[in-house]
Amino acid sequence: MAVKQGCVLSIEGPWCQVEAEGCLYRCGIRKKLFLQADGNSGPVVVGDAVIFEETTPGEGVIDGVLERRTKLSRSAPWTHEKEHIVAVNIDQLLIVVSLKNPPLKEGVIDRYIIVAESGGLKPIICVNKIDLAKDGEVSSVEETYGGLGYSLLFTSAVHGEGIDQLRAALRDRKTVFGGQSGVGKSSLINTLQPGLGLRVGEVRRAVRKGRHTTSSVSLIKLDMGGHVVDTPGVRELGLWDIEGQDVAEFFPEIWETGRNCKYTRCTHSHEPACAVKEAVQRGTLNRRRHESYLRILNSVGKN
Ligand SMILES: Nc1nc2c(ncn2[C@@H]2O[C@H](COP(=O)(O)OP(=O)(O)OP(=O)(O)O)[C@@H](O)[C@H]2O)c(=O)[nH]1
Ligand SMILES: [Mg+2]
Ligand SMILES: [Zn+2]
Repeated sequence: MAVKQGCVLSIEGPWCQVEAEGCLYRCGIRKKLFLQADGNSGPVVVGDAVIFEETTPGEGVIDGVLERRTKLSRSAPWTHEKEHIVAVNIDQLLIVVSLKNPPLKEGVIDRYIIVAESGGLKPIICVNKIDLAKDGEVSSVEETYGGLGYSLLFTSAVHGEGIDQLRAALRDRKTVFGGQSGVGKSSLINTLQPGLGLRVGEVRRAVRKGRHTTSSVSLIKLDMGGHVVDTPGVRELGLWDIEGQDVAEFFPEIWETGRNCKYTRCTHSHEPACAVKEAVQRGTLNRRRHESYLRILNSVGKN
């Protein structure tokens, strides 16, 4: 029987949908892989590159999983004691925010940047609903995050602004859409590729209240080349496997300024002669970003 290599697009119960050479296969998973898997997630996750044997036309059995290039993880909802792998081998995380309805929470951007970079993904900040924004509001995000070197996009899923730039950023890459509920993730994907018919608006309220936390995700193939993953907004994004001492690495300006602190392992929170706190006081370092850093530091526990 033919042995093929493919990419897992979605998983439903015991079945994986695998794409190989432009065709789709329904595959089971060889039992030995379950025995080898660690307890946290199944042996196969969305985005995995797998070797499978085509047993009958269009169907097969996954026999092996190739090494994962990147990993998008967060702590499992509710318990926070386990790792929840959202997807693997993803190139970039599109951090979708809106300025209004819901209002902008910059701290969410800071958290998602950590989730992306710690897993090996490139973060891209997408400010959506610009049709609802006043000029000054857009430029504050641009100043903060553009100034730090992050990629930024400004879009309106309703009016179409920025959609060409978004397409260019996603073409031939695998991208996860992340961000709070209601910011327009599903709307943007529908605008990118009309006909997908992802649910927007009302439906997701149920998720927001936590009645059902859909954790299943799938890679959606774009006609122009590339794949996207829509995720439901989560109320709280728990960081996985991040220690207090690591947090500053994901705040480039704090990392840079922190080289001048008195203590080499300064946490930039309570220490005397802390160059970061001094810079905040002088107004050369963004106070909001430092507060966000401190909040995240506290939430992961200091080390
Ligand atoms: N004015 C305006 N409204 C938008 C825009 N994008 C989305 N919306 C509206 O915002 C609401 C929420 O959009 P969704 O696409 O469902 O948001 P989501 O991020 O997928 O939300 P969850 O699936 O709950 O995480 C819908 O009523 C959309 O019509 C935009 O660019 N401008
Ligand atoms: Mg949605
Ligand atoms: Zn310091």
